[in-house]
Amino acid sequence: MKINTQRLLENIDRFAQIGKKGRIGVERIALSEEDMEARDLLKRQMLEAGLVVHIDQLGNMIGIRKGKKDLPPVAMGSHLDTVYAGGPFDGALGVLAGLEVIQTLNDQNIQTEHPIALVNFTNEEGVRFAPDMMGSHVYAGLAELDEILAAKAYDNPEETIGSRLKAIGYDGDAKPGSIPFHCFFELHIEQGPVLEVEGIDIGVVEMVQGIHWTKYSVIGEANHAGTTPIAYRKDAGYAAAQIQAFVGGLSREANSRILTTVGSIQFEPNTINIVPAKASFTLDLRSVDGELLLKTQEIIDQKINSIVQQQGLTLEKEVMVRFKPVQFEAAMVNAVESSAEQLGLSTKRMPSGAGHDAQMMAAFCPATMVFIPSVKGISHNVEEYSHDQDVENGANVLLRAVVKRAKG
Ligand code: HGY
Ligand code: MN
Ligand code: MN
Repeated sequence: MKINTQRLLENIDRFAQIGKKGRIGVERIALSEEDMEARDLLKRQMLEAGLVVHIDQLGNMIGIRKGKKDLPPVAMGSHLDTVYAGGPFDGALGVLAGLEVIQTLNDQNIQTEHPIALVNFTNEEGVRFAPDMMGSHVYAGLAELDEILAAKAYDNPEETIGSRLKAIGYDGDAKPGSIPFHCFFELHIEQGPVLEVEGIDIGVVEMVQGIHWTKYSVIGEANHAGTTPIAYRKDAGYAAAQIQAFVGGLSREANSRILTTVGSIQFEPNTINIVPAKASFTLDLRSVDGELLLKTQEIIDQKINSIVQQQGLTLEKEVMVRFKPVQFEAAMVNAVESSAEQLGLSTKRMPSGAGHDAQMMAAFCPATMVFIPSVKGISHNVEEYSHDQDVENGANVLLRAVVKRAKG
């Protein structure tokens, strides 16, 4: 049994038109009008495929295909939201390949013992509202719904998750997590170079690295760039530069096992001839080693405090995300590996560098992921691309693994 590749590729392209950015990019920020349009299209397609559609209070979409028995569904899915200037595969591949699996089962009139669930999680990317993996985080019971509904947009404190869910009509009734899952599979692009460089068809994901997101604001004093001697300055910009150099140096040490990224920085008043009064920046810190992640966070915070004190500045710190590394259950990992091997595909066991909904779902039920190669390892970029053959391979592995677990 194989998926209908043409139908899947056409559907990926159809969704890529929603929030299209330039030649092949996609920008569908969580809970935006574009996200609403994609959700509406998915809901129509779920209903056309005969699924019973549930929308929960956080806007997670769960479509259920009946099984022979009233058992917890075997679930698969990912997210339809993207980063700014993102690509057409990150998230959408997992949701649309899941839909294709269901359409294939319908075509072949196959009934599985377990029901099968298709899931679109809210706000996986976290680029406008923290935390990322938000929908799966709450679904797995790892955060309080009310707290998350009150989360404010970074760029507009007037907008909250709750207000945006209402605005796009996805403030559903179901309680997040009220539908139990037998297990959860997520098909995703690797978003890195390993599979392509090594010529491997399928990544068998064993674990996901831990993620810390923190926002820091260093506060100094605006002053004249021409008349203020260096010794009299409280230069928030210079302190931020020293901090960036320090954290960047940590991940560039030989054999470093941590990744540091200062992805955003804003100066105030951000003017050519004024010593910056304030520098606000985010730090994304990751490692496969949970202990090292905590230790490195401590070292960085100590260094930031000493830089700030030395220059007579002050500091504001906002902890946005603290996700531990997650190991996937061996039986699930083996199911992916054997499914790929039965299809004659080459495999490689590997960690995931990116955070994913499956990372959260592992706290709720046995979970794992299937990776396909990313061309040039590029993602979170309009040039994100995966070859048709790899999309087909990934979807066929997902089909086989899901049917195996659902006892089709
Ligand atoms: O940040 C991540 O790793 C994911 O893309 N949200
Ligand atoms: Mn993703
Ligand atoms: Mn992403």
